[in-house]
Amino acid sequence: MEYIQTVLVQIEASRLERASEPGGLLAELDEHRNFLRQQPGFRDLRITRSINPEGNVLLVIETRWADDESLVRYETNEPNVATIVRSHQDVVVRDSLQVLDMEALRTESSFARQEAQTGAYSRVALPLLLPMGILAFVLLFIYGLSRVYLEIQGDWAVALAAVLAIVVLLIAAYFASNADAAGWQIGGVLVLGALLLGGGAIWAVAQEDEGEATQEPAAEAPGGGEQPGGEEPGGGPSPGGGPGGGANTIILGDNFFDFDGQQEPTVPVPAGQEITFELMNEGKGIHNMHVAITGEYLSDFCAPTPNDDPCSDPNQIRSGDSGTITLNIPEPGTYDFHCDFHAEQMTGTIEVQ
Ligand SMILES: [Cu+2]
Repeated sequence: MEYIQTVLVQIEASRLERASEPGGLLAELDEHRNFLRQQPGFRDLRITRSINPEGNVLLVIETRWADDESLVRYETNEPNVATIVRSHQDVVVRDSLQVLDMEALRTESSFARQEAQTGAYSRVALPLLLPMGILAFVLLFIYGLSRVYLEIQGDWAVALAAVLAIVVLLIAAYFASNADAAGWQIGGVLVLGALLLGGGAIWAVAQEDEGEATQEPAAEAPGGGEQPGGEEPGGGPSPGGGPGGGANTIILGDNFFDFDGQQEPTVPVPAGQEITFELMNEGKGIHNMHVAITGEYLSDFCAPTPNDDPCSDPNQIRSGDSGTITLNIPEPGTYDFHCDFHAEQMTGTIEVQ
């Protein structure tokens, strides 16, 4: 049970100013708080005054105590509120002092329990939860937005970034100019933002999975060689299929020749007939094709002018480009060819029949 001493006293309106001065009654009562804090069983001090504009001012001073023993010990010793008031007789209305000892109806234990709960919440939970919540939101913002951006292409990403920037600025401007914005408004914006980001991230991840699922079979499909230069280095052979992928096509990869699905190929050619091969550079590097008709290469690099060594036209085929090579070899036999840029790795044989 809580015990309360209530001291009622009236102050003459004309003396109120004096009571409020440093060293006056009100100042001394306020200082008395420090003394009270050291008393066993002390709980609280409350000083209130009436607010009627005319006449005497009623002053109410309440001290709260954990038990009646503490209250009695306080009352029977000096200083206490009553003795302080009595020492300021000059501002107090004569005979207006009343001292009441009272008992709180609310039980002490329920008061203590409630205070312990709200106290623990405001002391521990709030300072801990608030930064953690902000951190979680920032992480979600970074993760969600990055997932979304990875799925969005070019112009749309620019448009989204512009819209997002404007929205963030408008929200910030609103809260900056409305300092007393209600908590539910801030909370609502945060919850809405979290939902949009979370939803966006889930959408992006779903898109990504879908993309992977449709991409894999496409890469395995025959005729994948038709993508100009899009093949990864060392990408799989494309057996004859696709536009331009006919019997007379030689593919230049990094770093190999690919003829009819065969690397380091043997290319059959009829003797004494002119035959033209299409050369497609599907690699990332620059390549060409250079045939050693005389058994050895007449020059280190494809000659810019015609000579006996057939060379691709052009003699430098860039990634994604294509060229041709025309052969007309009268003598049956085998003839080496290579790429001048990768002479050791990119090799093959012409078999004239
Ligand atoms: Cu090469």
